[in-house]
Amino acid sequence: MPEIPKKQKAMVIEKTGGPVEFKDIDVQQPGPDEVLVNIKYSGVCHTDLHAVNGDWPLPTKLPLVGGHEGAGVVVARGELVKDVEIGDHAGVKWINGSCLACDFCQQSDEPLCSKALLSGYTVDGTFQQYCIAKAAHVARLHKDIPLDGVAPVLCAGITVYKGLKESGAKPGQTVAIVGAGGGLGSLAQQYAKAMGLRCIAIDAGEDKRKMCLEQLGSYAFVDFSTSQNVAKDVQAATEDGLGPHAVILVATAEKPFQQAAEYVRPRGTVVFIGLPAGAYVRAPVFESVVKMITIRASYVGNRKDTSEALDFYRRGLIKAPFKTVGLSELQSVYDMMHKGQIAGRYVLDTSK
Ligand code: 8ID
Ligand code: ZN
Ligand code: ZN
Repeated sequence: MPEIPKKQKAMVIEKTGGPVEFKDIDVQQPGPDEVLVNIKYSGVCHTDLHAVNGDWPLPTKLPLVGGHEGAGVVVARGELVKDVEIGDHAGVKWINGSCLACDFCQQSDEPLCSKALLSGYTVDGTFQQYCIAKAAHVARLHKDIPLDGVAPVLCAGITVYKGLKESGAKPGQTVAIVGAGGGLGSLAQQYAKAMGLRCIAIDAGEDKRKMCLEQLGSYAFVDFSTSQNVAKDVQAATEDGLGPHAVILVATAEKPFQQAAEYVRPRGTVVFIGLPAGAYVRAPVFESVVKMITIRASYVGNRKDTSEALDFYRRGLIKAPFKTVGLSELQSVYDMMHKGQIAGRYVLDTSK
């Protein structure tokens, strides 16, 4: 049995708005249906920054340990847990647990469970060395999967994979990824490519343009900060000028949500995934009707989406850039994220 310390390092906020502080806190014991995961690496999702800022109409627990892209090793389990072994590699994702009995859980829509526990939001998350999750919901990771690279898949990857499926886009069709240079957006291009889709990336700046076109497989890039007319430029980037079959919105600003209905192709689908603070969408009724467009939303993924998204990663189909820094440097990651300066994802090494 691995030795489990009584105290550990964690990044904690005491109140909404922060600051986030590097602290020694107690290691918790898993309950009967839970496991304790020694987190080695955790991705930093923009959701974690929304949680610090109190952007959403859903309060967080306080004090709060954020984080929900945690990859590590199971070090303890409750007495009811039979199918996860000590030493297994596991991922702690946004859905930390759900009731498994309600209408939604029964039809494997666990994210819609009204009793769902949210890692790094309503329960402590992965910005600590030892994190608890319900055994039924931890992601099973094969031991040949690198724990640093897989961390961003545990939220960003699952979410964009699910969103692409929800879009109904078929192999050979075109999807626009809005917010392509960020964490979700960079993985979205890789999943889209692996699913046989063609991508138009939308974001800002030279670094992100280069990353999207040279590393992530998009065939076109529209820079929203310099474009005179984003809708026109996105449509012009499609072969017949009629626009992309689907639009995957993973930006953290409201404006691009307003624009998508304008440039999506007739019969096309707009998928909301990003969660900008206080955002609303007005879509033109006339154009929406005469183009027969679909506007829908997508929220993380269920356990099956999780294992499928992980399988793409394991097969080497998903290579999205990430940078690794120590757990204690979370605030500087938030500062860069706030300014939109991160191309790809940051992953925290919990040993530093
Ligand atoms: O289940 C869900 N629906 C889910 C799951 C995980 C995350 C939703 N999210 C939400 C997060 O809470 C956040 O609101 O998705 C959003 C994106 O998360 P992220 O990818 O972790 O954020 P990021 O790395 O900061 O990337 C955001 C990108 O949006 C770009 C920025 O430049 C950045 O690269 N962007 C902005 I701000 N305005 C844009 C615009 N007008 C834009 N890109 C294109 N057009
Ligand atoms: Zn997330
Ligand atoms: Zn439920």
